[in-house]
Amino acid sequence: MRLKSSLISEHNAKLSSLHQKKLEYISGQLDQSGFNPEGIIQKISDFQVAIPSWALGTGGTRFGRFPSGGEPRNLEEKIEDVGLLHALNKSSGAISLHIPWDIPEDYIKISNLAKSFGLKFDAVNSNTFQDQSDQELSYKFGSLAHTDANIRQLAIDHNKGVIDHGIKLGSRSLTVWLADGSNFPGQQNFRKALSRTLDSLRSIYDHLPDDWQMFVEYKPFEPNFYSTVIPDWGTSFLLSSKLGHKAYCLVDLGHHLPNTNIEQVVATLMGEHKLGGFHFNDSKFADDDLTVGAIKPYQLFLIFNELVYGMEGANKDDAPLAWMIDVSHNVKDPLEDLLQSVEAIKLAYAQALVIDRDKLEETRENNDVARAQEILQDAFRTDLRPLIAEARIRNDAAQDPLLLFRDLKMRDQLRKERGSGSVATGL
Ligand code: PSV
Ligand code: MN
Repeated sequence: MRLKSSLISEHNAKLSSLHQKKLEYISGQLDQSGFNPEGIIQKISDFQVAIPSWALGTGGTRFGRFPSGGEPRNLEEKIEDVGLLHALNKSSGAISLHIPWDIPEDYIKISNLAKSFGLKFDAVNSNTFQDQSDQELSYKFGSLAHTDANIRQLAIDHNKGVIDHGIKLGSRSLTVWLADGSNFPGQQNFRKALSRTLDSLRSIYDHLPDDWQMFVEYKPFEPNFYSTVIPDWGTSFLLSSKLGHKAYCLVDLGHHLPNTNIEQVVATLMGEHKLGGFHFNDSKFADDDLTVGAIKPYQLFLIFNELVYGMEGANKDDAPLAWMIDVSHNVKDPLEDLLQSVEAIKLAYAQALVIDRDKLEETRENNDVARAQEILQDAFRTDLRPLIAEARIRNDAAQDPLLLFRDLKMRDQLRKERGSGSVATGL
């Protein structure tokens, strides 16, 4: 399904007059406070967040899954869904594939299809947390950290294969997330498991093309609950540092224990020039995979505060960060949820762009705690949605993507095309 541009223009025309009023108001307010609204619109307009192929279907828990139909049945339809998102918001210009779920039959055809929607291929992801039906050896007790060298080799070869798929599609990075760990005290020798992981990662790293990056993702629990081999940013940093300049840490917001100060983690990793990218989501407990910004929008803003401080300062010349959403949708339409997530990320980014940084630094130097809080919250409470809408309008995207998705009854159309029982691969 492709969205006709005339439908977008009609939608935008209908909403234009109220939008103009709101835009004029906020632009004037920003001008007067010394910010450049045009510059912010441009930055938001350039900002792209990748969509993972596994988030296009209904998510579930171990208790059940309640798909509502019209989900993509194959890689082509997953690309089509991301194409639809991108047409609606012009900020979702990349798809992140997960192997073996998304192995293309015809690479040229798949590349051309993606191109026709204006999409690029973001990081490719390996899967050594599940056994495939034709797999003789099992990942039950681990993959890159396994005690058995043959199983480690299987996982290494899989990751190398993932890189090869990515090369054929023009991808530039591999994300490694390991489920390896232990469920019970005594089950695993921590030191041996970590050193085997490093050796395995080194073999994979050696297979990376020069212009590729490897992202090492950490997670403190699940599916193993007593220990994981890469539980935290420190371990990810240790491994990436030992691997070399192509390896970076990947921060998945849900992969922290409750109340972790993630913005401080981001600051430290940026300070070391070892932050590679993000998996955005929100959570009440840990890896809940909820819509970005649904629970803790202020935390998201504080993270962007650190990001902007780095990106516009000491990290200016670093490789661009990889932005991706990693959410699961148990009760919402996956496409609607993704539209909301992208919006929340752009809003947090924009809010971080209107922090009075000189004043903030001054208050910090003078230990003016109350004023520092005021400066941050002033930016957080500024309604910048008209600037984000304006960026979309200028890119021929929809002023209100979610409203248009609903007005056009897109999910019904997808259900008609794909059937009400279609279920996508994913988590
Ligand atoms: C694991 O919880 C995870 O968040 C990892 O980020 C993977 O990238 C993703 O899910 C899918 O495998
Ligand atoms: Mn993730």
